[in-house]
Amino acid sequence: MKAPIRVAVTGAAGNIGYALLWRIASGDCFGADQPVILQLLEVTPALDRLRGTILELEDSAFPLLAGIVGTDDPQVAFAGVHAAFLVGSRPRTKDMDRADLVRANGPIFVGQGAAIGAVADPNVKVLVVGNPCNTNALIARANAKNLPSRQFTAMTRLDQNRAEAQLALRLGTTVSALRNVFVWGNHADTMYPDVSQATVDGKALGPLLDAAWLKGDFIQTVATRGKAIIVARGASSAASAASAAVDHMRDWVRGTGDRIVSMALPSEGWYGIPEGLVFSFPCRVDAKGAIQVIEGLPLDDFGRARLQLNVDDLDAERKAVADLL
Ligand code: NAX
Repeated sequence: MKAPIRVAVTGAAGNIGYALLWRIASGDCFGADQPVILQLLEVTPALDRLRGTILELEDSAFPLLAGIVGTDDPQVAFAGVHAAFLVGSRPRTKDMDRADLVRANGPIFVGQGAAIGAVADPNVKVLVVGNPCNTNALIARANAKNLPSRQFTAMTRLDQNRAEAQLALRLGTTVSALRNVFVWGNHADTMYPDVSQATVDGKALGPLLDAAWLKGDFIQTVATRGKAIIVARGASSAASAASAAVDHMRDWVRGTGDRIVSMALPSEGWYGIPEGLVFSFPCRVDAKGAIQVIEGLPLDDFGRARLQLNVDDLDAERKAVADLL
């Protein structure tokens, strides 16, 4: 058996946490031979709820679960961690617009970024799920400048998974037949699901589908899926978000081979995206866990315009949190 790795999850007593912790503890994320120590962070008023979650984790008797820490102190939660899922943040309420949400949640990621920079393993892999996740990742990264920027990512995998599901339904197949669907930009309704590299059973997917549907209903359905779930369920997506977080981290830790996946990370100028903006790109991950953005893929005028919408929003968010960077 391998030595245990330490994994931090923030917002661990919340809805996504309740689905995510079980997937991590069962081995779905880091592998069936990789024990984990869970280091769970919550705000002080939620510590009782967190204790309940921990009792249930204990009762699940996972063979790979080598220890559990529950705390309201980021210095304890991030100590020595190899992977960190930053899920905890306050959800958007009816009276808030996106700018309010950035201002409300941004400060959380100042303290957490600094704690990660100070006490986490130097090779820690950070995945930000809490919204607005791209800009929260930007803030966390800015407060941990001792670590390489490619160790900070935000989650657009749920958008990718939603896109794959819609494509599979349209084609009358299953997602297992699909490869290389990915998403550009921000985790927001401006994101752009790109099928230019996608295949179904090894054949190019684009020509099999109506271009008007791809540019219209397809993008619209993926972009508004979060709202559709809130309307239908009375609560925001939780299990599917946890599943996407597992997909993202599993691919980062174990590699993608030649598959293309979506990961949002601080731009190094790829595709003309301003440096530092946390933007979702087509990526591969090598066997050592290094992320490579795939450069030189074609973008038509429609795609370029979609990317610019995302740049405009992320730029505005970056300006709104300039004092936190
Ligand atoms: P919940 O409100 O159920 O849980 C959030 C938890 O975070 C709560 O238990 C709260 O006490 C805790 N928390 C708040 N501030 C904290 C802090 N400073 N440190 C530690 N914990 C803190 O929300 P949930 O449904 O779990 O969603 C969590 C976040 O994920 C939200 O911001 C949500 O918008 C975001 N999402 C992101 C998605 C993505 O694709 N990137 C999709 C799903 C989800 O909407």
